[in-house]
Amino acid sequence: MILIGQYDSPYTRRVAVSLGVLGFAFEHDTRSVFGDFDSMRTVNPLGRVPSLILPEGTTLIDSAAILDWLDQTVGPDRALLPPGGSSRQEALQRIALATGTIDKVMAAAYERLIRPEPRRWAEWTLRCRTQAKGGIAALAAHSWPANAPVDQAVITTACMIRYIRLADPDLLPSGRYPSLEVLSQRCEALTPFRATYPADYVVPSTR
Ligand SMILES: N[C@@H](CCC(=O)N[C@@H](CS)C(=O)NCC(=O)O)C(=O)O
Repeated sequence: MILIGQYDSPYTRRVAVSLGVLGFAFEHDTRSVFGDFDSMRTVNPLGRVPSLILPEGTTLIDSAAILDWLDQTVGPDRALLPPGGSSRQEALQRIALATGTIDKVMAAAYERLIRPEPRRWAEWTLRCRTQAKGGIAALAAHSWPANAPVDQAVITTACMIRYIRLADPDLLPSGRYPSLEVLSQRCEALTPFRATYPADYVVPSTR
């Protein structure tokens, strides 16, 4: 299997971590969505990451579809999403908050990093960051027990936290959301998360 996308993408990262947690071996293709746009479009017509090329050659796009394939492949006993009922609904709601927050942080970051300065729209950026703050606060209001299994809600939320710390750290001031800090610290110390860092990277104790 080949996972395409760099790990500064929280969507690629949640797939890489999930592959690791479930014990799948895979190769990593580090093409860039912006630097290798034409080449990327030959893999995914949308020119986005992540994509996963399966052993028999099928290409899956979109992290949710890829994660669904992983869960289907390992079966309900090992799947990272509960198979049904209120626990599935609860997990999907947490994931919706985390991915919705990622989308808003990313939209604000693209506005800042990609759009030429004279064309930037401050009100739009403010709106996106306000929406992101709402998502973060709502996730922080959930309970994240330290002994809870590392399921998809935990993985995606941890990837969201790490992405925000890279893309817009002011949205997560140190000390404001202790439960999310504990969740992040716990996850980032685990091998499947560490595997997405450069070999010489030292995970800070608090960030
Ligand atoms: N819904 C998609 C979102 C993927 C996404 O936003 N990917 C970003 C990188 S994290 C990307 O490819 N951005 C470039 C673009 O959209 O042009 C998924 O879950 O895979």
